[in-house]
Amino acid sequence: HPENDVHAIQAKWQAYWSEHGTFLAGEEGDTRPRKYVLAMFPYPSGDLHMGHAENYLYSDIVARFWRHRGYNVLHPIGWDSFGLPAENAAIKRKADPREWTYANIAQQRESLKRYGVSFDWSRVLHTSDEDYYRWNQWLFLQLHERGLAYRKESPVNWCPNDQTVLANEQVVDGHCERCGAEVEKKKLTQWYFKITEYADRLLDDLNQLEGFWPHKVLQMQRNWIGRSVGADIDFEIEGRDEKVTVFSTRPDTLHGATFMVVAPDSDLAAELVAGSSPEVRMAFQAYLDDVRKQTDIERQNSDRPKTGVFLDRFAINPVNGERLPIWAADYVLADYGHGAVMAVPAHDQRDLDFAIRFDLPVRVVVDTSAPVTGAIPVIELDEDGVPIDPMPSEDPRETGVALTGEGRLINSGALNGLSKRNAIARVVEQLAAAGTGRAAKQYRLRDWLISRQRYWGTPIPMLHTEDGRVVPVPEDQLPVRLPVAEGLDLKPKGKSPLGAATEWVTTTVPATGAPALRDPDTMDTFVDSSWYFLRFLSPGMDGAPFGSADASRWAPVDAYIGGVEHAILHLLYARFITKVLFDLGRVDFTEPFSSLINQGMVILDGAKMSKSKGNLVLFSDELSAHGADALRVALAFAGPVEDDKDWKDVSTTGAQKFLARAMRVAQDVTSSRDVVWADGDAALRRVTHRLLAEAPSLVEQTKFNVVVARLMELVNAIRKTIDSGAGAGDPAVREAAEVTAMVLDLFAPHTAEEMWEVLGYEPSVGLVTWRNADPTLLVEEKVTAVVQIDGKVRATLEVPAKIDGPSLEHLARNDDRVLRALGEREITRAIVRPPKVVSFSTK
Ligand code: ANZ
Repeated sequence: HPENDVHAIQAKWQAYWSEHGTFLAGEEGDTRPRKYVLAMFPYPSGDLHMGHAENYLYSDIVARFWRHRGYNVLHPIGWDSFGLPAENAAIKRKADPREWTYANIAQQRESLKRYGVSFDWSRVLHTSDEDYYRWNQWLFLQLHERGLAYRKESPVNWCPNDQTVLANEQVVDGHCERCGAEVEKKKLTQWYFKITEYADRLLDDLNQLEGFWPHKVLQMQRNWIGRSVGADIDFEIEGRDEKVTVFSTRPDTLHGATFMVVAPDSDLAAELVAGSSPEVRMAFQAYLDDVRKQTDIERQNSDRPKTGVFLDRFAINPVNGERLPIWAADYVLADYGHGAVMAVPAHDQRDLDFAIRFDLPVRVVVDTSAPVTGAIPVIELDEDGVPIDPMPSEDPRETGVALTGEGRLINSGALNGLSKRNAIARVVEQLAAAGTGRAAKQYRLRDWLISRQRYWGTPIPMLHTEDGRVVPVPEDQLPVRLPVAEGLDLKPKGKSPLGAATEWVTTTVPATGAPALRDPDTMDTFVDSSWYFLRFLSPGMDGAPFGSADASRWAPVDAYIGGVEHAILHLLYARFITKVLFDLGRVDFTEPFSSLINQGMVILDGAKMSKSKGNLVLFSDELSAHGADALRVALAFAGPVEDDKDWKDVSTTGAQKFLARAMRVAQDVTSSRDVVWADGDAALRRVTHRLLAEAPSLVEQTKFNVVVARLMELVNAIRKTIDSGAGAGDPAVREAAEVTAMVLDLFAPHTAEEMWEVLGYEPSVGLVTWRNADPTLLVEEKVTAVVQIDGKVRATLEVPAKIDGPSLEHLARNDDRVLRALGEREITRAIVRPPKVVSFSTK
């Protein structure tokens, strides 16, 4: 029987959908409201895995749901096909990254087709296609023109053995993760996108996503941007004309500053130490050599014992003229704030650890034992009218714990008695008036380093002339095509392999004919994925990356679905580029993804699956073994979307049985399409209509597993009715089977189509409009319960037929008649038999 061969059914319906363009998004004239549903596009490194199976299942459920709800749905797919894995695989196999990439795409595409995802296959894009990456180059030029793309020399982690740049994560204890060589810092000139200029907007606009994105993701974005509010304070330096500015979030503690610390690897430290004795310079140099081996992450680890050197220079505190010794220490970072801090050991733990280690003074200026709310405490004055400072209860030098809490200012002249907040405001006023400080903000966010010294990416469309100028390639000369890999050594060398493509690299400036070299670097692939959701809206468009009319018709994305591993960078970059495009007048919205759904991971025995661990479950294998529908139902049923799912608990066998049961009830229906549903069995109709009523909000809350459970219930109820007196001819059986097919389409579209056909309809069930629940069938069935006290009926209650024991008992105990009948008596025993009897015994 072909209906029982899942693979035959799959092939049949997939051919049908493809032939009829069932899931193509509606054209411009389509008047239905629109939904843009997008799953994060895959990276074509080998086979798809179970994480992908989950991702594209969820986006498909949402896409199919909105189609049933009458929407014109866009659900596209493409490939994020530039990047390192292709290049590394190519190096290993001595192959061309291009061949490897497109072979993998073909294979993944085949799997996704077999999975029955309702993609609009007419809009496929690959970021490594020329007609895609030329728009990355266009975007680069737009940013460059507005000063948002710039070059700067900056230190990178460098492995002298592997001759390559390493990411922070690849440096372990100062050594290369791969070969163990000591990692150096090397300065390279690279391209950056000025995302910091958008820091405030990127932060503030997160508020409008609250409730639509997982709160955790919003928090991660906020922390990544890391806005700190405080003040910049200028300190005079003895023997130096220029002042040193520090950023502090606690300018209120300025009177408690007892020394200053500068980042050893900052230009400032080098300048300061240049004015010191040879001994100091030597000690500093030795320390600096040590520090260069640490990563920023290690340097920020607060558990490490503090290290540092005294520079024999002094700063002057602008509020009280005190001389503060200047130290260099690695807990101060060169590229945050101004690379220098005023150290307030009484109120900052890092400063306190340092002060204890090097025996520097500690002065408490906030009494954290004093109340901050209520009346300002009376401050005692000495005979000269000067306030006597009360002694705080704890001494941080003794306890080793800095006083970071709220309190009242002490030892701080005119600030005494003020709360932290008021003191901050006051001191900023004072500093501003004196011209020695001002309110300031700092961000943890850094500009986006986009240059990669690798082959398989978008060439940066810039030219370097002989006289050292950097000139953009004119827009009408795009794309700058990536030359063929043949003949190039792709091994990482810290220099782009493209530099060796002599013919490609040597060119001229189009406007002047002057000789020039192409920029040999390629772009970070996060550039590719920062705007791909817009390219789907205007597939193949030639004169622009996307049409603004298309963008305002479809975007922003209504539901974006993908893994939480993209919670920071990808989403942040996409948000940034969207804002840039808004400023360019290309889009009319400022946030790209109106709602975000993060799925959990598919794990095995509690552990992450990975090729290296050899515990990988392959998507294509599972598809072949169980068929798409069983795999989809099993995954959807395995648990809440955001939870991790252990593959061991994903029951494809259970799913197969359920699908077979669903198919059988459709086959068993004996009534014709013109039955009157109202004549059907009321109990079964109630189950059907409850599902119709509740499934929409369940889907919108992404409680897909609950919808599957309800479907299972419905199929069981149908079977019960068929097997009971009413039989297979009952109109309610037909109605329920039809609804099953329609809702099952979200999860098992091939089986659903098959059922729909068996029930006598034309395809496709995927486009059937959601049926409205009949409200009269949603009223709960009621029964009468009796409440007895010591054997006498004292009350009757109208209760839902499905009430549980505790609820029934609660109702009975609180019923007025029961309370009156009980009087002073105490209940000693309750026998509850829902839904009809409650029997109390009393003393
Ligand atoms: C004095 C002070 C007193 C500070 C106090 C804190 C507490 P966030 O919140 O992370 O922005 N700081 C400034 N620049 C630094 C750098 N380049 N490297 C390391 N630390 C730096 O931190 C801001 C605080 O970190 C600043 O406020 C400064 O110390 C320190 F009771 O100034 B504070």
